[in-house]
Amino acid sequence: MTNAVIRSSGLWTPPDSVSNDELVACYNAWVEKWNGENADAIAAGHTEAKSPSSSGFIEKASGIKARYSVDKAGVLDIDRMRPQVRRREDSEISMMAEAGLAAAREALESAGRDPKDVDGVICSATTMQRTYPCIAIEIQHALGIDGFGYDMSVACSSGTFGLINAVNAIQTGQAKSVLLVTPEITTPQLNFRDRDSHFIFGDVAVALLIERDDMSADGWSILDTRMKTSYSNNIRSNFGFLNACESPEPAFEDRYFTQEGRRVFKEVCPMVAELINDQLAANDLSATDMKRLWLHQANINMNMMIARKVFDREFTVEEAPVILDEFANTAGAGSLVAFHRHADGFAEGEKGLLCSFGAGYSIGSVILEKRAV
Ligand code: CO8
Repeated sequence: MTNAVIRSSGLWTPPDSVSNDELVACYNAWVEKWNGENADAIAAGHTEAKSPSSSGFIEKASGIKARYSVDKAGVLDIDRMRPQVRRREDSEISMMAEAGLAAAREALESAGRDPKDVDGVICSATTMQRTYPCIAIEIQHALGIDGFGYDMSVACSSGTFGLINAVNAIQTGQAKSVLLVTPEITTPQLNFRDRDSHFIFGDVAVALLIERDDMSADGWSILDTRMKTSYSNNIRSNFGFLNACESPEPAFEDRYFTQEGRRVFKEVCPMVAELINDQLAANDLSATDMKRLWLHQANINMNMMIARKVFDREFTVEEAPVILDEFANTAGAGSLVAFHRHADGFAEGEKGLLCSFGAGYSIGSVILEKRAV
């Protein structure tokens, strides 16, 4: 069977980063204003006063120090508290395609490849900014690729499931080279007036070039792939095409991301550790064969718990790198961004594991082996 390799990766970030302190200052100014406006109702016991947020809590509970956003000014405007994005003409490139294209171009350049070498584009992300035409086809068009493109979505596992789809396309002979693009424009999906979640997400786009293994000697061999899903409402967004027609009409906030963070933490960690350990055993490998785990980036404490269960010992940050401090949670892009930023220091034959987990629930896990250096 033809095997697939990850040949290269690319990254795009918006120019603006928002620190915890900036975010918390805005949130707390809004809380003060809201509590003042609702002082009578609060005093009469009709509603509860809102509590302030804190940078210390955010960093300790999640590992997040900052996040990129497509519009910092809108996020930090207490009368708006959501990004403002210019509505583009249909003739202009869309925001998601533009972000994905920048990451895809970096991946191509890093491999020394031309778009004509590529057969297909998979755009896999938590949410698409429109239903059709596919964002992937727009990126394919912008690059001038003669082939196919399609969109797919598995929330936090969009990146790994997209990678596995690209591997399948190569193994079945459908394509010899596929660009996986995961543009996660998350901040417009976040309720910046919700204390429990206003700090969680950031915007990014990441791309991988996946090729047939006989096209070059370098990159990363894909030794094994696993996908697992199990239905849960603990992470949810009701945003969708029925919103405008629903009766009774849903509250505006119903379209935002919501979660039961504690329950997610408790339920997902053991599922992930068990899947990774089973996958390693099924491949006659153990954690000692893994030089690095590129884990989904939702919460530093979650990653530490999973890495400890997998390694069965204390481990170093080089063995399970964290990008939450700079990027926050970037949904389906997180594990791929961790890979992009921390793929250095591998000798030929050394192995690592890429694993996403989250909404769905969903888990995608891929064992990689470094080829020629
Ligand atoms: N500031 C200060 N205090 C706060 C704040 C805040 N901002 N928020 C909550 N608190 C308080 C609470 O009120 C509570 O106080 P008390 O003890 O007095 O009741 C206390 O802090 C503890 O609250 P929690 O129990 O909620 O805090 P946790 O320690 O559980 O931390 C986390 C909250 C960080 C959310 C944590 O539960 C977590 O990260 N869980 C895992 C979540 C996870 O992995 N989710 C998957 C993410 S989904 C995903 O990755 C992709 C989905 C698609 C996304 C689409 C784009 C938007």
